[in-house]
Amino acid sequence: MSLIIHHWDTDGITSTALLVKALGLEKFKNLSPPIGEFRFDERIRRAIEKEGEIYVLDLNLPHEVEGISKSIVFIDHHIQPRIKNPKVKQINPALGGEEAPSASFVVSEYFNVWNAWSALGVIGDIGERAFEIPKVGELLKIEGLTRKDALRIVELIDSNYIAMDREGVEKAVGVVLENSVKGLLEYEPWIRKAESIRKAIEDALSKVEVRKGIAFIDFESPFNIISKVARKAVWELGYEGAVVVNRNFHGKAQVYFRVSPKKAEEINMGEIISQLKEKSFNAGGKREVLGCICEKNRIEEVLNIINAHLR
Ligand SMILES: [Mn+2]
Repeated sequence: MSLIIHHWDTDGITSTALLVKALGLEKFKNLSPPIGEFRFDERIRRAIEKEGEIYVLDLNLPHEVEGISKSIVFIDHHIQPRIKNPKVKQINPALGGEEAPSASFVVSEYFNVWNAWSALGVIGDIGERAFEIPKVGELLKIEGLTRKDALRIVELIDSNYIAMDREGVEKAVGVVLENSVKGLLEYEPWIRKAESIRKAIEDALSKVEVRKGIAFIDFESPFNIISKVARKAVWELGYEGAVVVNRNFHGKAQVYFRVSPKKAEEINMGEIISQLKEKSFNAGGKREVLGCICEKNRIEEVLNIINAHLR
């Protein structure tokens, strides 16, 4: 049986649906890595051993693909090295210096199968900027979808991974294949999931404490919403910065720090990240954001490092 290993987000899921349609696959198995972990686990390795043709979609895992001794078709749009393993057929416009906005567009281009799924993959990956691409608008129009519909469908599909529901992610491919695109708007299990995520985000934001223009937000949730909470606090509610803590995320703690572009001029995020790394924290980020996952009993240590830079 064909095995498709795909990213857990809308782009990964729609790319898989497009591939199944393009190849006319009657039977296939689709798996996603453990959510949030960019690696093949035992479950995926066993399936690779067992199954026939293997496809890897929208997963920037060149090192994993490189090490597999079976024929693989690897379709992606992330910037990555050329695979040396001769058994791998790597289809990625980025190798030739070209950009693709999503893996769904790469699959559609390669097999010449275009529909609203192709557009949804782009919207999932780059949000509203997707509407600047004429092809996205055309594909939605053919299906009679408004921009709002399309954004909502992406929210519904992504509710699976935000809820950390790996099984839901894998089942989503079948749901996409078996329903009309418009019909996805009415798919109850996703509507309920998206609703509880929305509630969790609102709940978190209702517990904001403000000190010197910075929002401090503390909550507990099994949902991976911390970056959304911080984004809302800074981009929508207008705080100069947000220090967000999820005190219990599947047994660990998440700390997230985002500042506004203006505040980024006075905060040295790179320095905070290296101080955290020096203390062996798993931290990363860019100019305006920092994310850290740590043991619950080390939260205060992380906050102290961040706070020292806020004074
Ligand atoms: Mn993608």
